Amino acid sequence: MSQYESEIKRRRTFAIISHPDAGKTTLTEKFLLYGGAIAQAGVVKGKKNARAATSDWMEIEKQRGISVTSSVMQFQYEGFCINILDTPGHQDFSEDTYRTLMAADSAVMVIDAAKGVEAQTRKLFKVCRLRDIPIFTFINKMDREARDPFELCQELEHELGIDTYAVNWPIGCGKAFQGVYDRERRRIIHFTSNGGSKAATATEVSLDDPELANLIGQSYQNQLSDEIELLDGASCQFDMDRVRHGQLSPVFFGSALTNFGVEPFLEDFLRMTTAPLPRTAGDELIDSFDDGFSAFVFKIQANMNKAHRDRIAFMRVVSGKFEADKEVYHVQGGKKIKLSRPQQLMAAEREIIEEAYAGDIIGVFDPGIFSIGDTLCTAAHKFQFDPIPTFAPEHFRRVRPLDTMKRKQFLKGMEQIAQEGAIQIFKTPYSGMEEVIVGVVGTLQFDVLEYRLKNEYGVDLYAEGLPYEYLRWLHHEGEEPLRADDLTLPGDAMLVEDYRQNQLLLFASQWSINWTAERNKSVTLSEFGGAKF
Ligand SMILES: Nc1nc2c(ncn2[C@@H]2O[C@H](COP(=O)(O)OP(=O)(O)OP(=O)(O)O)[C@@H](O)[C@H]2O)c(=O)[nH]1
Ligand SMILES: [Mg+2]
Repeated sequence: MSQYESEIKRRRTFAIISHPDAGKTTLTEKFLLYGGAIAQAGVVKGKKNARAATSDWMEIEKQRGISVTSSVMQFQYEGFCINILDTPGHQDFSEDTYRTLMAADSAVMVIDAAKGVEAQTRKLFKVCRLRDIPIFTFINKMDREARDPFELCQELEHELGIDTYAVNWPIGCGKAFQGVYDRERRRIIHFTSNGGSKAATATEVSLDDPELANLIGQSYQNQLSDEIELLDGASCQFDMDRVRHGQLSPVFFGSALTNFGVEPFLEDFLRMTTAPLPRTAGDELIDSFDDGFSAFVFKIQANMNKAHRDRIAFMRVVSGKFEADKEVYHVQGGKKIKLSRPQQLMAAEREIIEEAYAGDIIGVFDPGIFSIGDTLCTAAHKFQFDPIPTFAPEHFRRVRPLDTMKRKQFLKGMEQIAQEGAIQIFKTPYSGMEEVIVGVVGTLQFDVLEYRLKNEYGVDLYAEGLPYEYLRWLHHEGEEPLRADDLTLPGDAMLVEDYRQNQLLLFASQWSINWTAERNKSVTLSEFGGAKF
């Protein structure tokens, strides 16, 4: 195997998804700890002076103890080069989560052991299913009172319609959670805590070791042997092929807080998950081992680092090898460019790199030329990856700066945050940009906008709610943009345009959409900006 091939083969690129608060960021932090990328694990929302979790780097994330944007981290573990994407769980940020899933080859679904399958778990699961990517389940928070593990597995199967296979099994729960039983190797991994910020001490014994009863207690030993019998009799066979196609989810138990079960999960997961998967570009399938470099942009983020105040485009390398000094072709821009200051990321920290391989997520300095979904490839072989869809916002506000002197900063901030895809912005035709209409999928996005405008651009916002709930992209045959007079509109609809001069309509009700469609046969109204899922 060439060095090029072995570099790609050792890459693993995955996203962590779940309902809010199940423990994604905490688990990510512990992976970094076991990978040696950090010496001491931080906490999501800590006491003053406590070290914060690496991936919740944004000020608002640290304050609220929730993730509001996805975060990219690369680390090494036992020969694997791992690109991990920690996503926000809150549904208001689900568009960011969906985009991030496009860059992943598998998903780790974290489940709170006391709560089981929750609303957002179902939604995200559906998105994974659309791409048939492998889904691994980590049942977290076993250090607290948990539901019966059999019941949890059954719930996953019934609610999500996926088969499960328990790779390991918990011994006790709550304060009595002491470790996991590894079914394949028939060994018990028993943990003692060194505090959550340090790796736990693991002791391994085989199932028939006479010392076992002393180690875990007689009653737990009895319970375990009953449960093993039940498991071996009842559960379906392990089938790697079905795992790879997202039909069977391997299930693991543990506690991201105490680190119990984190390393066994990481080891098995890395062994079972795939090397970088291909992506489609129209009729073509672009394979990771193809010679030519290609990548797509799935995320843009401004002001990650206060000292730099720049904008980073995150791209997933789909095929080949990226070399810092070589030119690449930017399809949407229609020209050859050199990617400037390519970097590998550790949340907000960066390190300039000289090369990257298929599977890697890299960040490049963006002077304002990239949009989400853009393709980069070689000039010799041009193609375009399938677009990443834009969601129709459901909440709208009219905003302007409180201080009219801050207009310039206001516009810059609004445009940059909109280009990140964190909000969508519109204006009424033939008007200036004194006022901007902001659309979001969930209202927490407004909070983030307000916070970031103040924090990053020094602008206080004046906002006024608007009664619209629906947005439709407007398409028509003519060359000239439509004027409101060209359309027959109900009283509760408004014609707007986005910053790329696409025309759209805002509606207060589904009824008005139908009414408009009926009376304006020369135009079509569509629900998604890009391709549909
Ligand atoms: N007891 C216990 N608490 C945990 C565990 N894992 C995480 N937590 C706590 O659960 C809360 C949420 O953890 P996060 O890691 O922020 O969860 P998240 O899934 O990243 O949350 P969002 O990104 O906001 O959706 C924090 O207070 C954590 O300390 C665990 O294994 N046991
Ligand atoms: Mg989080």
